[in-house]
Amino acid sequence: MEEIRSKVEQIRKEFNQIIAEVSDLDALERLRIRYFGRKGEVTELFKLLKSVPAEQKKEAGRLLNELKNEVREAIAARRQEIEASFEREAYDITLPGRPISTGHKHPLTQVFEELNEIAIGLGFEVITKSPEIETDYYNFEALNIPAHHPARDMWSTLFVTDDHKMLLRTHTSPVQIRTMEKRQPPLRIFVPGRVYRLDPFDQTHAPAFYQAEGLYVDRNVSFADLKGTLELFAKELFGPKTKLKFVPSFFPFTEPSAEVSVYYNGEWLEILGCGMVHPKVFEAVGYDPEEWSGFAFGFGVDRMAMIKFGIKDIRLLYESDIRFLKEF
Ligand code: FA5
Repeated sequence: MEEIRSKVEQIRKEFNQIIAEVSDLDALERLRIRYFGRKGEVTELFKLLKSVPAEQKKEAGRLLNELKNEVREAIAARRQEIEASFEREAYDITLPGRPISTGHKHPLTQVFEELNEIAIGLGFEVITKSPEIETDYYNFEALNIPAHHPARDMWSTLFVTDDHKMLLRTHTSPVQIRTMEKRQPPLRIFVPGRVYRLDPFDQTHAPAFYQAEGLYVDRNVSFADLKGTLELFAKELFGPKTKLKFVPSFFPFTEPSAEVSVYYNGEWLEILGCGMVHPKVFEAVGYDPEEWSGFAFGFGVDRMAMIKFGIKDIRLLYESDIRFLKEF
């Protein structure tokens, strides 16, 4: 009997301390099980009743029932309190919603989208997939740049195999070859893509940057067609007053060749290389150079984004600084 009395007191004390700290319904349910579960503390206490002498059973039963009712009522009361607090915190559906941030297109993405639109408008087919790891053949050889030719020094190449047969493409021009091998002329393609060079990361150079290749093959294509096409691209992208400078240049896969610059930030910034497709390139893909002619160009898309948005340092395009990106 004394054992029951002291256990009842002990449980009551402990319970009163614990219930004061319970603040959510899950914890409250765990507490209920702790006391009233199959092996619960109150449940177990009732099992002791068997061993209490007959004349004390009534008193012991009263003590236990008192404890049971007390604990049960305290749990029920606490449950009501917790549930009432939910109602107080419930959503106020009359409040205006919080705006959902929808993210932002990177300036390079914006320029790519615009370039693709212009290209499509001019009848070019946009090819969005092309390999970034290339073979020596497509990046150089088929573009009239044989092994040991000094023209290879124009590109600071990143080879990925020791035998120098595989490399990270230095330009998008390999896609010219890949496409012409598979198709017959006439064709008009526009190929945006990422390219890699062992260039320093400075104000106007990145070691990984973006180009967009254009190739137009048909009968009687002239340099005037090339010039007109590039001027149209530039005016659409930068505005109708844009001035371009064509400077004679050299690429082994075009003849004649030119580089084009746009006046920007107090100087001429080179944005692309271009020219008339070299007969050797047509021969490499099995087109008859007597019958077919064409032009090709390779845009420096980062430089175009710099001009379009007035970005003075190419590195900003790759820093992923959200404060910078949000300006465009
Ligand atoms: C080429 O890559 C030739 N494939 C372009 C071409 C295509 C010529 C078709 C003829 C026919 P170039 O190395 O000049 O050429 O690069 C083209 C453009 O990419 C440059 O005008 C410049 O705008 C940009 N560019 C070159 N290197 C970098 C760099 N490290 N970072 C950012 N832009 C660059």
